[in-house]
Amino acid sequence: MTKDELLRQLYDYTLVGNGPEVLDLTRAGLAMGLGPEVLLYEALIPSLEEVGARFERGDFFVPEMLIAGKAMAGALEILRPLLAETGVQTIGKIVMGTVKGDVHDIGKNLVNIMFEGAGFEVIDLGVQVAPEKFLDAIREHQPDIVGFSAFLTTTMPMFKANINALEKAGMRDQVIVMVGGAPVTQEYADVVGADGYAADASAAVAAAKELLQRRRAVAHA
Ligand code: B1M
Repeated sequence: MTKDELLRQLYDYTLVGNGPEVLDLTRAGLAMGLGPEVLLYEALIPSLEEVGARFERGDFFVPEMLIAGKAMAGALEILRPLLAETGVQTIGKIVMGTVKGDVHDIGKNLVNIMFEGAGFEVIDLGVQVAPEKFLDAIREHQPDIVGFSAFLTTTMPMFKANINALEKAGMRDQVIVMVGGAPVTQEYADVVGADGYAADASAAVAAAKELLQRRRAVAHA
């Protein structure tokens, strides 16, 4: 099988949610010398985008979306140690979670992996995280950054609710607030008063590093 054929098959099997084949092809791709990023960005992520497009058209329903998501999550577990391979020292701490009302976590988990790979300590609160839980975690772990993920237009308003809760608790200035997720835009992030936004996992790491550097420079001025 050529590399292109493998990527095509990985895309196709993810689309139909064939978990065992996706695991085999992910392992085979790595053995063939394909990098984890290639498998992710040239097969797995485009496939889930197509799942979403089919769902919107009414060709796929929730069960199809669920099995495709599970197949992708299995592949991500194989890729995780490779993506997070790092020898660097801890450069910052981030508390991450998907907001209340939202169960999507594949994108958040990918962001976490990239953060770990860049040397961040990640405290993952999981999905459906209520504002109080974010506050408790910030009190306990004293992170540099708190990251909110939302994947539905109906759960994006939780960003504002979380930021309001931080303000009410007198903790807004303690942490850098980053937001992201499929429907989120820079404009939306600005409107809710977040400090940073990124469209994907790599951009999230770059934005976090920059925000952290700026904050530390101000603190030492
Ligand atoms: Co859902 N779903 N889903 N779903 N699902 C979407 C998000 C949708 C866009 C599909 C569509 O219609 N095209 C749509 C939302 C529409 C909208 O609101 N605009 C949708 C819907 C409607 C729903 C339900 C309401 C369906 C229903 O029940 N009728 C329901 C909601 C349940 C709930 O949360 N309350 C639902 C359920 C599900 C499943 C459970 C079946 C499953 C989730 C499985 C899981 O996550 N464990 C699922 C899936 C798989 C999807 C799609 C197909 C794929 C999502 C995904 O994993 N993408 C999705 C379609 C799509 O996104 N095109 C869809 C791959 C992932 C790597 O990308 O998530 O964008 P993404 O993450 C990126 C960036 O967003 C960014 O970096 C990540 C990595 O590069 N990022 C950050 C994420 N967090 C960040 C944080 C940051 C910075 C960047 O800083 C802190």
